[in-house]
Amino acid sequence: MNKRSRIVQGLSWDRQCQGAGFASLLIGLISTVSADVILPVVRVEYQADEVSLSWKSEEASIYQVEQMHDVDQWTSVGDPVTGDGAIVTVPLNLMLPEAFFRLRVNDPLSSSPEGFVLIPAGPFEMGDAFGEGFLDELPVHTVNVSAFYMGKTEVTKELWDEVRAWGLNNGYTDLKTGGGKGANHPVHSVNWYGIVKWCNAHSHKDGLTPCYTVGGVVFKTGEDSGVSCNFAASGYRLPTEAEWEKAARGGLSGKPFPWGDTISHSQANYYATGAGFGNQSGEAGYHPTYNDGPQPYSSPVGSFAANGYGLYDMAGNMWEWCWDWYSSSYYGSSPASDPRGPDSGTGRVFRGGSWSVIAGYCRVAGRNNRNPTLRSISIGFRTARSSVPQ
Ligand SMILES: [Ca+2]
Repeated sequence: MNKRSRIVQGLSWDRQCQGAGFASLLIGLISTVSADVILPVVRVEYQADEVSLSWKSEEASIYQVEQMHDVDQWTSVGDPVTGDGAIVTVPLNLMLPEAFFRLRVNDPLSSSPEGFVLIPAGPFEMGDAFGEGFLDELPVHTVNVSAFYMGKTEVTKELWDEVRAWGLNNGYTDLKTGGGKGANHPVHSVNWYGIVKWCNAHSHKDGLTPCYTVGGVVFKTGEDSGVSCNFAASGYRLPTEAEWEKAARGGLSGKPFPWGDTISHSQANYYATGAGFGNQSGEAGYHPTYNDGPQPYSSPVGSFAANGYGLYDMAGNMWEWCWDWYSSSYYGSSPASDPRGPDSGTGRVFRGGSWSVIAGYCRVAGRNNRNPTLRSISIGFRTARSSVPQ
């Protein structure tokens, strides 16, 4: 974990203010421990017997109010609060006439778990804005996605092996060996069920709360289509289809690829054809750097430039499994905020194209699906994590 906290602290107040019978604003007297962070606006307000603390939050930052009555004896006041960029007000249920408080802030960028980046909350236009894809990419619709963490790269064979070995020693079963051209290449040939069990094992291993359950029990064994995902849990999970597409777009809008309008072998590992879908590669066929030896012709993760969010291989290399059941008509009726797919189906979604398919399948809007039992040399995955207080 690469977590950094900063602390706003040092205010005390005099209960006599309340006795004066007016709403009092005490502004200032705030200092930060670190001089290189921007100080949020913080104020304390008295309203009769109510004492509250207000500040201008930063999007997706997580705040915890703490108080101190004795030197260096800090205790939490209330639950953590996730900022959304607006003013946050928290009641202070302080029993002593005088106290110190401080505001602990987890910075949204520097507190991202290692290997992940924060995808900020907000809307994006989901679907094919160019009318060049399949009908299931329509209609283009606005989707709000809550802030979440997205893995920078596809999961490597090395990480798969490490977590799989731990899982097999800790009650997890049916975790396939999988394939991979090298330790730093994406894992493949592991099916959807094995992947979500692996995510649970990874969460367990790292002391996080597993996301996937069947009948309320942590999913560790077998293949059960009734598996459910707790999106409020802290553990590793697959991104939803909407999360995946927002992340793939990298903060751009109205572009077919994670970086812009066209695609070439200098930008991604895919099968180039002569024309169509913005293909700019002058050399047709598989990526010339990686088409040696037996298939798959994968590339080490992160071999090409990242998109605007700092994510690699969102187009090409391996297809990436997502959480959602697939429905071709889902976009016509999906919820406007955090859509998570239909309740049931026959195929799970995977996204982004691969080393073996043409540019059209590598578009950020492109959708694909197969039975979750499928194992393929062109499908891997990356993990996400919900942005929840730890
Ligand atoms: Ca990929």
